[in-house]
Amino acid sequence: MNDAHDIQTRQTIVRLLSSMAGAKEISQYLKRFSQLDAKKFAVVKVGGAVLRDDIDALTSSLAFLQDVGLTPIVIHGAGPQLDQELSAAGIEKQTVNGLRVTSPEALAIVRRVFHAQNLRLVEALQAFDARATSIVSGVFEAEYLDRDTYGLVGEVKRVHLAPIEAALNAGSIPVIASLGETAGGQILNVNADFAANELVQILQPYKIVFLTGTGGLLDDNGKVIDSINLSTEYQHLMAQPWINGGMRVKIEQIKDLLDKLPLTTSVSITRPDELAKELFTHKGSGTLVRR
Ligand code: X2W
Repeated sequence: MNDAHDIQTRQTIVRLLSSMAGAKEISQYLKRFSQLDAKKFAVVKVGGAVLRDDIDALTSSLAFLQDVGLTPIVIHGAGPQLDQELSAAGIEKQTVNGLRVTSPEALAIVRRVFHAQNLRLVEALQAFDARATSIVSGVFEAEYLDRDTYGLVGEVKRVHLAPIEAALNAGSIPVIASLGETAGGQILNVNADFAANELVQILQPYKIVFLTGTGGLLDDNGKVIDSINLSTEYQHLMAQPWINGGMRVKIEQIKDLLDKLPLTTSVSITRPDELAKELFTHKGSGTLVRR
């Protein structure tokens, strides 16, 4: 770690301490997280919009975790970047049930964009003196979801942890793109939330965090909802007219995920600059979803 980075780290910690509940609370969480097996700490899903709009806050939050000895597992999407690059190539956007119909021509662009976004995040982390490992293949073994409807879109069938474990063993943050491949080696486009869900089911980490541009689920006034208890609020919530399509899908996915995990598991949705607050304070940040 160089001097400038040292100072920056100290400044981050001081900022954090002063803005949060206090050192005692932070050290409690730090101790708890440090005692976990590296694989069990946290899976952080990063939406493409965060990579586009908030990469500085994202990299400093992730680098901070590494500075305090914790290694999150990062999985990212690239939705807005794909929209842009495909449109620039004259390929019209078509989605079914929120999933992008992917032609062979589109897949070439999907691969290129995923690789570019992955490398961009890894390089941004390295520029922050963090250790990060690019993983764009070898994790998600997939099959065609429904080739007639979606084209080259995958459904994850198996998760291979070896590339992730190798990075963690080296103390390096695994940065994983949500591309899948069939047993025969065909690359497929996989929705990043779906891929994150599969990863979480296998790893069952202590913390599951979705980083989004909105910083949580929003109520009818556009205000972040603090917490949702799905066992009592799911029906009521889904019946609300102000719940938009994207949020509906997200809540359904989180419910589906939590249903498959131990009862004590929760999912947090927050902003990248509030990641430390979410992890190290009782109050947390963004929206906490429980079952
Ligand atoms: C997604 C993959 C990217 C993604 C897509 O093509 O947009 C499918 O829809 P975000 O930014 O996390 O939404 N794949 C099949 O999920 O990115």
